[in-house]
Amino acid sequence: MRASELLAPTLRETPAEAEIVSHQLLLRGGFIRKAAAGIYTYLPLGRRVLAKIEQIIREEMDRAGGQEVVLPIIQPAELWQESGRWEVYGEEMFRLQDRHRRQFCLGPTHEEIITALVRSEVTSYKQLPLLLYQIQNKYRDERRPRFGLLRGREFVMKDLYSFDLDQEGLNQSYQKMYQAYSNVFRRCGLDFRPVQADSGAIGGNYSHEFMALAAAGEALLVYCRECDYAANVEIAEARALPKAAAENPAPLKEVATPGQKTVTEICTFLQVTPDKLIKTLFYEADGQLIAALVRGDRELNEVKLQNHLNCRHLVLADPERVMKAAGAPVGFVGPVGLQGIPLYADLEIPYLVNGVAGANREGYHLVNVNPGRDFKTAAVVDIRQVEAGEPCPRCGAPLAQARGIEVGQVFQLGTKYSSVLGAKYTDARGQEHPIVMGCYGIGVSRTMAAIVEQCHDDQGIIWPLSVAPYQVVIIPASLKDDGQREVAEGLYRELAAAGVEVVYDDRDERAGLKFVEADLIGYPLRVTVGKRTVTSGTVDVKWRSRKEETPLPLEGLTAQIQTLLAREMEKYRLRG
Ligand code: 9G3
Repeated sequence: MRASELLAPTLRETPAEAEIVSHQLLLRGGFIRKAAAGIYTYLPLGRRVLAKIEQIIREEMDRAGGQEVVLPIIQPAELWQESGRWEVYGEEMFRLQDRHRRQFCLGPTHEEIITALVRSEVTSYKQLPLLLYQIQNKYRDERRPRFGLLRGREFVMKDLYSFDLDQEGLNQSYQKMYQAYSNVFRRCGLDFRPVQADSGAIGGNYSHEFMALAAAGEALLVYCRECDYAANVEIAEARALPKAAAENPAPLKEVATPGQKTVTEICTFLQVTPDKLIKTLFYEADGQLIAALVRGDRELNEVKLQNHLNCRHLVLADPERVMKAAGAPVGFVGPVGLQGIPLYADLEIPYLVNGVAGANREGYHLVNVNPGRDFKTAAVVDIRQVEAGEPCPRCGAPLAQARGIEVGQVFQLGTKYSSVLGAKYTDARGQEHPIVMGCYGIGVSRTMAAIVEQCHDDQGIIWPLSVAPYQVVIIPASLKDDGQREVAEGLYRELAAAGVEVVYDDRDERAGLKFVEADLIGYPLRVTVGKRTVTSGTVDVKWRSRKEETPLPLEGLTAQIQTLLAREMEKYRLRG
């Protein structure tokens, strides 16, 4: 490809709206352009990276026995009404009508579509197991699309659906996908962790997320350096239980704490440590008021609470509702004396002796609060956020915490969709059974951004060779020098003819600008043709990912470059 023909409009300045590195560099490098909030155009360089990632995914899905299909983006509302999800997703679902006023949505996911396909085409046990997948745009009307490709409203997803006879079959499909995902992310050069995850609203009972470690990641995970335990903090079990306090329960006492509302204020004012405080948080669970109790030094984990309550909507109660229910403003509410409000206490609460809590009276708190004696709970359950340093639930070593970008997720769906949509098979004895399903997603465009988050420096992107838009860039130091120009042209033709993906920067620009742009775009291998090429017949070769630059003789250069590329690709090969 000649740079003089390539549409790769690089930017010197960082666009204001881009907050994270991958968004900045993909814009500045001329990979993407915003068409609307959360909706992007992929320019030629961006499309080439996307295509490479898709190809790696395709190879690994096919290796695992997947069959690629193309499913419709426009989906009839009837299917979503049949599955009962048409009403579940509100504004996040892009809805539209056809000319006859029939309702459709733009596919945010394809469980309904694929299950309807299978229910009409699969009837016998002989046709199972079946793995069907597609790589296609998805549409979700995010309230706040941000971070470029990380949270878009139109994005590329690979979604595979497995169809099995029974749970055992699903377990096998799940394991195949788990391995296939590890292969994909390894071949893409990503530093990733599979973590135990919350199966959340889509139901099913088991799921993992594949997290690309990155500070810009929205997900928080804990992982163990000693064993392979890793979990999204949303569901990471809190195992550390306090030793029971030594002191004896003292009589309950109300103390004036005027204006002391926050944990810090109350603890300073009463001279107690936050672990003695009972934080009382009011929530509306499907509209019903409940209170959650965690220690003052802990964070409530809303996903754990919602999973325990098994409610569809869980939201903090607004202050007026708290005032009405507890007779005091937030900051002065507590569990003692609350009428008709079920209390859900974290596992650590019962260990508290002589704790502090709001008195349900403005300007007052209670001291010497003893759970069990002074208040009853509806349940004692793990609802707190696990923190770094806590013991690994598996081996006891201290957990590390990291932020991650969720680039893949695998779910065991069971018969959630097949039963309600009637996808079943007849076994050898003529018995009918619902098909057992799993679903498996990879955020393809999100993976592209995650790779940039992990692979960049101050000069720009450092593409892993396996997903780079081009493998080699040839930069002539001076096009005015006939010798240099002829060598550069010749080398470009030879490399291209040999099948190397090469850009020849033939633009009438200063060499300095070409070097800066090549580093920004992140071509893996740079070949500089300069004075020494003409005088001593060598070119300078430099990997974008390393410091040193090496002179190589023109003699046999194409073969030498192909060897260098092949050796670099070894990094992204699968082990074993
Ligand atoms: C919707 C809307 C948004 C959604 C969903 C449905 C997320 C929805 C969960 C999944 C589960 C898996 C197959 C590939 C891997 C993920 N956001 N989910 O079901 F209508 Cl608007 O998509 N689906």
